[in-house]
Amino acid sequence: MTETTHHRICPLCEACCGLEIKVRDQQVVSIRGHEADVLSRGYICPKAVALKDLHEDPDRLRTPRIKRNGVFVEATWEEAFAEIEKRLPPLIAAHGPNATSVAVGNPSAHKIGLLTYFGKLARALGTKNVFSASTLDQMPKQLASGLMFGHWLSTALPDISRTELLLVIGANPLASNGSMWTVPDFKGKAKALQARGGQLVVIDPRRTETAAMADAHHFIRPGADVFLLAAMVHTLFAEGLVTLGRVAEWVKGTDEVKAAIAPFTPEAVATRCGMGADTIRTLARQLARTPRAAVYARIGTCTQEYGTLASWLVDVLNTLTGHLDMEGGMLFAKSAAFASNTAGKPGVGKGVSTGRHHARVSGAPEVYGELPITCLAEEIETPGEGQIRALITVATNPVLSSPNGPRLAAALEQLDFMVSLDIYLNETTRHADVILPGLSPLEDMHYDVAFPQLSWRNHARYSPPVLPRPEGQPDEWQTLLKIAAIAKGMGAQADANALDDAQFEEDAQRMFGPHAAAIVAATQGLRGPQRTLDVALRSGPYGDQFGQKPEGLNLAKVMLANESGGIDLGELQPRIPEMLRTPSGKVELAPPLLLQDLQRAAQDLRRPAPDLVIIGRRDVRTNNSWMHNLPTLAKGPFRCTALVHPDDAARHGVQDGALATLRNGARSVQAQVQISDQMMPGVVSLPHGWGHNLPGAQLRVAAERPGANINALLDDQLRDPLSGNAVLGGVGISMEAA
Ligand SMILES: Nc1nc2c(c(=O)[nH]1)N[C@H]1C(S)=C(S)[C@@H](COP(=O)(O)OP(=O)(O)OC[C@H]3O[C@@H](n4cnc5c(=O)[nH]c(N)nc54)[C@H](O)[C@@H]3O)O[C@H]1N2
Ligand SMILES: Nc1nc2c(c(=O)[nH]1)N[C@H]1C(S)=C(S)[C@@H](COP(=O)(O)OP(=O)(O)OC[C@H]3O[C@@H](n4cnc5c(=O)[nH]c(N)nc54)[C@H](O)[C@@H]3O)O[C@H]1N2
Ligand code: SF4
Ligand SMILES: [Mo]
Repeated sequence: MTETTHHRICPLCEACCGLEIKVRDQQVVSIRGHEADVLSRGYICPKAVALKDLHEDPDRLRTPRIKRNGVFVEATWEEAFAEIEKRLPPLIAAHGPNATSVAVGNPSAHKIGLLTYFGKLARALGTKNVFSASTLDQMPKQLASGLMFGHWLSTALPDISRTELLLVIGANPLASNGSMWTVPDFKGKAKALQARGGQLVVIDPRRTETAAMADAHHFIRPGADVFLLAAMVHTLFAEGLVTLGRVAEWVKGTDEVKAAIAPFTPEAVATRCGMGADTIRTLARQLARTPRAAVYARIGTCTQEYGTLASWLVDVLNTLTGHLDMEGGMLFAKSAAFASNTAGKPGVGKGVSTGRHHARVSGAPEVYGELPITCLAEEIETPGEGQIRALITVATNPVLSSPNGPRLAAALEQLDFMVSLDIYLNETTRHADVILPGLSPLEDMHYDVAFPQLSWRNHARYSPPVLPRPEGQPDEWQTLLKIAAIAKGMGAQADANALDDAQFEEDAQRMFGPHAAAIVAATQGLRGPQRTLDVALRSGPYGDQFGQKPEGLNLAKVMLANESGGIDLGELQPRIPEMLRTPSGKVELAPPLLLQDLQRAAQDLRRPAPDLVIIGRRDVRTNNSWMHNLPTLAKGPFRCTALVHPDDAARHGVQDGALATLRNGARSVQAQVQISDQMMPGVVSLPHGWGHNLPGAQLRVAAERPGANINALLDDQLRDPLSGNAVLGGVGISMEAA
């Protein structure tokens, strides 16, 4: 058979690299970077090659499973949907919609069918119990961006190809390949910045791969970023360095920030940060005096008690130094489809709010339609009106990825009914009654819904399926619609395509009013996410407006461009005020919710830091909890080690290569020690996503070297109160030889 060449967006991380995949006899023979790709220009990391392993993994599920008498048996799709129909609607009838819940995880961001149809399932269930990995990750950044700029995905991005100074805080893009910032080949771009005389500065409790290539690296005590950032803002005011630049007339709240920041002098925060007051002042001055500069912060600054405050202060710094919405500073992407900051009236909007409802047990507020995923266990365990009795998981493994996983595992066993849409029988899905597998990414079409809103360059790229799908296997969006129909009492026989047509017509009516019929006619022959995408592209900022702008984009044009690497829509450009969606039409520099929380931080200034704390880590050959079963990535040195500074090792009597017991109150794990001067003294680093030794999972490669689960140590009750995000770092532990 002849070899065919295919181009596919890599679905494994936020860099979204363009791949070139060669196929012979329906077998993948090679995976390389696509040189012509407009976003990634041929760059890939070692994970891309593992897509072949993923596709061929004998442990990957291809048919549904139903648990009968405690044992999973293979089932047909009809049997699986019939089982859901037998068990879900009666439960809703008896206990109401809030007895159900849904949890969605990270891989769904890389599958257009899951991302665009998950909400339809949540709405059909009618439950307020919606959870996702966002509250283990970036919710603080989304809330801060939403309050300042008016929408949850309006995130300011470093203009890396033109900046002269990039300050990176709590991110390690050399391992993670970037997050809330789609920037394939960060390393190449950072080197180019250095080659033109610019500087990369990193603030991290570990001398990471990114820190090692930086011009300067400063250790910081985990969880202290809010204090560092506040003191930098303080310095700007104290030294007359504040300048708003081109956005001055659209910025509101500078004086309020100045007043609120008063307690945070560099001297007041220095001990807490583990940094000298002079260093803090110098950083602020350097930022203010460099005409093209950008501050980028990521998960290290989000997964802490003051995550929303830290995320906000990053953009306060960017704004007060005149770098917001400036070339070479921080800019906003202009996405071809799906972006709320290109829809509706330019320059003004509803803004964002939180707390439309609250978690039953903890009282935590709803944020972006979700409750904190760390509330899930207690919502299942605690009896009373609204107790969760059924759970549907979609591409998530919270037993490993969420703090206090063992408690959650026990809670899942108490459920009356659990369904998992997942490709593995793993630590979480082993608790399900029904598992419904999704297609391999190579069998599925794709367009990134979220990441073009976060990309270093504007673009539009579509990937058709590379390989044919197994006969009879539905699309994941069809599976979601089927469960939605069953929940609404329409039965397991409901036709997903007919439902989709009906919902599309309703949506078109709502969005396009008198033009709805024309829109339906214009998208004839399309269905599911393809149809949603065509409408989004055509009505988007570069769209053909259904023929009114014939030179504009539509799905057919983007599809045609696949082979030549997609459609390049150019460098990011200044977008304020047009992109703002705040009710005031301004950049809200001083949202009251945040000023209030800053007082909590001020009261906390003198709290002594614990003696020894734990933080997380990523490795380029891993991806959260689910890629340890792929041989290409699993081989090589053992990666789930606890990095310990030599002084801490001596103090606590632990040896390199030996096991140590790490304790947090009554919880403990054992991990292999790796002594390393990369660590700030007093800080231990252990990666997450490990702990593949739980009974009942079917992950044969991962089980060979299971590793320790850091989340068995962490506390599900520690959250950033504003965003509901879990605290995953800076938690005090003790350590001793095992
Ligand atoms: N301590 C600590 N914990 C952390 C973090 C940390 O830094 N420290 N990071 C957090 C972050 S940022 C995140 S995003 C979360 C991630 O946590 P989750 O969102 O739970 O993601 P994973 O743990 O990777 O689990 C992904 C699940 O999706 C399934 N899956 C993979 N591909 C597909 C597919 O195509 N279709 C379907 N239906 N299922 C699929 C996998 O089998 C697996 O069950 O972890 C968080 N947990
Ligand atoms: N190879 C690989 N790539 C991934 C993933 C993966 O698991 N593996 N996961 C993906 C996901 S879901 C996400 S969300 C992104 C995350 O992408 P990044 O945000 O780049 O994540 P990390 O590589 O964990 O980098 C976080 C850094 O914060 C530091 N840190 C910890 N605590 C603190 C603190 O209190 N303050 C400061 N300043 N720094 C701190 C850590 O030492 C670490 O170097 O990565 C994505 N990409
Ligand atoms: S960096 Fe690696 S995993 Fe991420 S998209 Fe690119 S090739 Fe895929
Ligand atoms: Mo994440």
